[in-house]
Amino acid sequence: MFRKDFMWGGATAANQCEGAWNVDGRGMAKTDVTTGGSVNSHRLVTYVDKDGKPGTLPGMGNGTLPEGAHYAVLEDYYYPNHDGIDFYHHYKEDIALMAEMGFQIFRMSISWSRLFPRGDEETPNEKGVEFYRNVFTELRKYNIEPLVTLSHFDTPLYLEEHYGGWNNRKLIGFFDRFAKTCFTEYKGLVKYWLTFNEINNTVMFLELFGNTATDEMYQSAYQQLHYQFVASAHAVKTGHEIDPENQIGCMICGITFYPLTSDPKDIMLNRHTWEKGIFYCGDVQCKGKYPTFAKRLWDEHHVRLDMTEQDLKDLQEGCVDMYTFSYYMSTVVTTHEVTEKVSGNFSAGAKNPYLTYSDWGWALDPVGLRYYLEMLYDRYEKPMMVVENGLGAYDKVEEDGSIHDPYRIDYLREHIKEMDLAVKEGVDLLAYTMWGCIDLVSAGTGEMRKRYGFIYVDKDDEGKGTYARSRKDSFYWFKKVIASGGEDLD
Ligand code: BGP
Repeated sequence: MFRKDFMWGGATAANQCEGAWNVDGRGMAKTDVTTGGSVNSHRLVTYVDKDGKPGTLPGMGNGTLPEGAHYAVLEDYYYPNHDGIDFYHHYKEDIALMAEMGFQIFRMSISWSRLFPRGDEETPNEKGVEFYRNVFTELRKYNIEPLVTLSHFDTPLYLEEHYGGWNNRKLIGFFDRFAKTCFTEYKGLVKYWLTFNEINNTVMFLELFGNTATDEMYQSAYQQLHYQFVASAHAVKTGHEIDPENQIGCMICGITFYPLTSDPKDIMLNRHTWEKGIFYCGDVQCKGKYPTFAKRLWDEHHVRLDMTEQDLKDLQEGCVDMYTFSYYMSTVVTTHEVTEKVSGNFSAGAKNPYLTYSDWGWALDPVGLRYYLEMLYDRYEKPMMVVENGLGAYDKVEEDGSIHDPYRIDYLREHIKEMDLAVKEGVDLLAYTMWGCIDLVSAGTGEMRKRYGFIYVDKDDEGKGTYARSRKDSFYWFKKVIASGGEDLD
């Protein structure tokens, strides 16, 4: 039985849906120089070298630009995030559709470079400030609570190029200013905030490189994380000072890890995978200090962090109010040779014989969600929110315009059932925001055809389409779920 004031809704991110990438003074983010990709081919980041020659880097964010090169939009490539689904110009229509479904909460993010086009300015771009004020006001009109992510994969490109991004301590100060601007400008309109989206990806993604990730890459990843932890702690403190009503959460990419065998070595590896992938970030953000095992993780890769006494004090004073996370899949780890591997975007490890997989290779595992909720509630005893969960799938538009997506309904039903069991177990769950409630550009592959939405958007992988919105079968189903407070899942 969900709480009476439980909030049902959906989630998006600015870079994947807003579009209007160069409108009203917005500056660029890395996502604006990132091309489309697919399940089998990486997205690319494009640049021009010092002699004016075009070049590309793999889009996983770990490549370094050659000396003297700068990021650039190139003519021969397609950049799906430039137009997204044009939420910038469709937000009223989109929010009306969400209200029709009965949404009580809507997760979105603020594009940092729309407020601070370079990132290091003293004062914000007024047009940007106004856009989000309009969106929040529109949401409030329908009594939809905004849940706002401050940073969702879109650090201003200027900060990446001129300061080295989050490798530079100065970013903390720039983020402080951005966060303070948001809390001040939107006081009274927004009370639920998340600091950094899937903050743990920075280290977890390195695992996808297997043994090829170097100590240097780990050094950089842990250092970036440290600066982000401090920036997040500052945001929590400032947010509370500006409005004590504010509830601020971390945002962890939640994956449930299982050992493949009962070999104690696998059990130990599994524990260590949880520590590195999930607990490391959660512990700092929820408990305000680094866990005991952090030293082992740093030593493994000879990591030496720039970390001051003041940083440690700030971490302690900036613990988040709630544990908020995304959940899509579970993963299997083993020290043994893997005969059957998972292949897909951002999925790795051994295949779990007890599960089925999505077309993008993600393990479908509703029980894993309950496991995760119970485990993490026990660890932190903080209210929780599932702020992303959903199924990326191919949808077919019928002759009459209808879209039958029983696979999506099944996926969501099973996950909601498991959430319910976790709640019965005592987990204090505040909200559920289904990822990509309206179709948007995939973060991993840049595709439109990897669709998550209750609402269909007529746009394809070449950017063609009318951008018209329509309701899928799951739209009507979710409306019923919300109206019944999560009881009617048929
Ligand atoms: C999470 C991100 C989202 C979102 C989602 C689905 O990692 O926070 O931005 O995109 O995953 O992933 P994808 O878009 O690759 O299907």
